[in-house]
Parts: sequence; structure tokens; C-alpha cells
Amino acid sequence: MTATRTFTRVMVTGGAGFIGSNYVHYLLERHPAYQVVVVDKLTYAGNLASLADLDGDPRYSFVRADIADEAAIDAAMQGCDAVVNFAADSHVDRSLHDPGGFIRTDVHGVFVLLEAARRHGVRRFLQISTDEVYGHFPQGGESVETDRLRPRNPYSAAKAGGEMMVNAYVETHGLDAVITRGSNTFGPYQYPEKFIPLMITNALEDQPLPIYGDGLQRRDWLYVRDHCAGVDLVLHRGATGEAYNLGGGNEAVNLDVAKRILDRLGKPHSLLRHVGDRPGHDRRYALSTAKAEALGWEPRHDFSILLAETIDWYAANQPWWRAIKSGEFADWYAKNYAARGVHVG
Ligand code: NAD
Ligand code: TDX
Repeated sequence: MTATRTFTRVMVTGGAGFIGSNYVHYLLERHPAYQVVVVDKLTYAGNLASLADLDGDPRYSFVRADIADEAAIDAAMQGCDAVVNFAADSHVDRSLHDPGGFIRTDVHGVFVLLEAARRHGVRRFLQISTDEVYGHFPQGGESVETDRLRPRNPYSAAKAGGEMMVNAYVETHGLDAVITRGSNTFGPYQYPEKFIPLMITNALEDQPLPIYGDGLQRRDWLYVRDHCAGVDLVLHRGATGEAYNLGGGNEAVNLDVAKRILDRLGKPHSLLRHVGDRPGHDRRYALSTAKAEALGWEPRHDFSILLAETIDWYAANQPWWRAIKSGEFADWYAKNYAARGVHVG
């Protein structure tokens, strides 16, 4: 029987991002006596609007800092007994343009957090990792936690590097750390560079939906709240030094997902545009989740309902994503998509 831990003050790094902000809400709902310290650099992907409802809540505080800044992290970690690290450069396409930034945050930043956690006697460290560390599994079957890591792009290589550093601190310093490897996550507050929110928001704007290559790549979709529930369970009950897969059990072909989005919004399939493929594009990810389920994780598998809810959220919350799309995003879109043959502007 695995013991359930409790904490008083949890540092959530990257808490202004997509999954991190959903997790901060989840954590305070599930554990109303906890304090949460959000540490976030507020890169293009960080958005305090996603946490605005917590302003004034005495349990919540926010520190703007880079996880690679030793002094700032040292100060922010005072009094924290757990750290959950969501902070990362997280978009594969951006790692093809600027891999250096990914090494700084996803490898070096993890090291800075681990060092601080060791010095402060943090009782539990949870590193948020990804199914991409396994590399792709094109022929059917599922990755299990003991499989060799074979990352195939700079993002996933950096995430695998972060995992290695976590393992080093478990082995050499006895740090109580755990790892989760989530699959493709979707839901409210996701930056619209990622596939599902990009397809939804482009459709709402009557813009073309860029499909990389043949569009027959497969992803396993995990609803963000299920991802948060898995993270929370592993934080409280995971065994030291172990990694846990968190997959949604919703394997789908990209092109089909895009068509479902168009159908829900009543938009024509003629908006689909096959464009130049992503270099080194992983064809398929799939995770065995038996280990997390043995711990008590129960994801809600109904992709149709959850995708429809997500589409409706983006349709109802247009100011949230329109503010993003009018800013830094426009430069990113021109840089990434013009090179793939999309007419931009
Ligand atoms: P996101 O890009 O939406 O958010 C990342 C957050 O981290 C942002 O708030 C950003 O400002 C912050 N950040 C970036 N660099 C930082 C730094 N150096 N210091 C402090 N803060 C920094 O990412 P997401 O999709 O919410 O992903 C969160 C985590 O989950 C990442 O570690 C990612 O690798 C992992 N993950 C994501 C998915 C997915 O499908 N989105 C799936 C599996 C795992
Ligand atoms: O414009 C697009 N067209 C397209 O066909 C984009 C942005 C994506 N795609 C394809 C590429 C992938 O096969 O859709 C699929 C999903 O792409 P992304 O949303 O970029 O996700 P992916 O590369 O699969 O990585 C995601 O899952 C693992 C997250 O971004 C990572 O942070 C996570 O670790």
C-alpha cells in the first residue's frame, strides 16, 4: 500500500501556462488547506489572465522568475515542501527554430530547481515530462515506463535530459522525486500554437487549417483535467524515483480531429490545407497507463464529449485567444507557416 503524503506549501513552476494554470486551480480545489506559490517567467506562453480569478486568494501568490535564475528560485522556494515543475519550452516546432532556449529551460532550469530543492529539504519534487521522450511508436503497441528513451526532436531530447537530471538527484542526493509522462493534452487555456486550439481558432476565423504532411499521424489525446488529476495523484502517492505514464486512451488521426472540429463549428472541409511536413515528425505516440491506474488514476476517456466541450470553450472565450493571436503569435505564425507553404497575412 502506497502512503499518501500531504503538503503545506507547493511551488508550481510554469503555473501561468496551459496545464500549469489548470493544475493550480485543481490543486486548490482538491486541497483547500494548501498554499500555492506560482513561479513563472511569463514567456509568450505564460498568461496571468488564466489565473486572474485567484487574485486576492490568501492561499495563492505569484513570483515572476526564470527557473534557471538560482537566486530568484532560492528565494521563492523558502518554506515550500513540494515542487511541481511544469515550466518548459513546450512546442516542438519552436524547438526546430530555437533549440538553445529549450536546453536552458528544460535541462538547465530543471537542474537549478533540483539544486534548490535539495538545499531547502523539499520533501517531494515532481517533474512534468512527456510521452515524446519515448520517441514514436509507429507500428502499434504502447510505451511502458521501463522502455528506453529515444527522443527524436530537440524538445523531446531536452525533456529527456531533464528526466535524467531528476534521476541523478534521486540516486546521488536521495531527493524524493517522481516523474509523469503525459500524452498530448487539450482543453481550455491552451496557447493556440498547439494543434487542437490552432485548428479551432483558425476555423472560427475562417482561416485555413494547416495539416502537416499527409495528416495521418496519430496522437493520444488527454483532457487537461485528467492530466491534472494524474499529476496530483503521483505527487501525493507516487513511489520515489518512479515515472508514470498519463495517457488519455484516445488515439486519433490528426486529419480526423481537424474534420471533427470543422463539423462541430459548421465549417467546410475545404478549409483543410496539407502543408510541408514537420522535419522528424513522430508518426504516433501511445502509452500504457496500467502503472498510474494501479495507483488509483481514472481518466474520463470520452474524447467526443471533451473535444466538443473544448471547441465550445474557445467559441465562448474569444477575447482570451484573440488577444494572443494579435500579438507575438502573429510573428510566430508567419515564421513557421510561411516556410511550410501557407499564405500568411
Ligand atoms: P505552456 O507552453 O503552455 O506553458 C509553459 C509555462 O512555463 C508558461 O507559463 C511559461 O511562461 C513558463 N516558462 C517557460 N520557460 C520558463 C522559465 N525558464 N522559467 C519559468 N517559467 C517558464 O506548456 P504546457 O503545454 O502547459 O506544458 C506544461 C508542461 O507539460 C511542460 O513541461 C511540457 O513539457 C509538459 N507536457 C505538455 C503536454 C502538452 O500536450 N501540452 C503534454 C505532455 C507534457
Ligand atoms: O499546425 C499544425 N499542424 C499539424 O498537422 C500543428 C501545430 C501540428 N500539427 C500536427 C503535428 C502533430 O502530429 O498535429 C500533431 C500535434 O502537434 P502539436 O500540438 O504541436 O503537439 P506534439 O508535437 O504532438 O507535442 C505535444 O504533445 C507532447 C505538446 O506540444 C508537447 O508539449 C507534449 O510534450
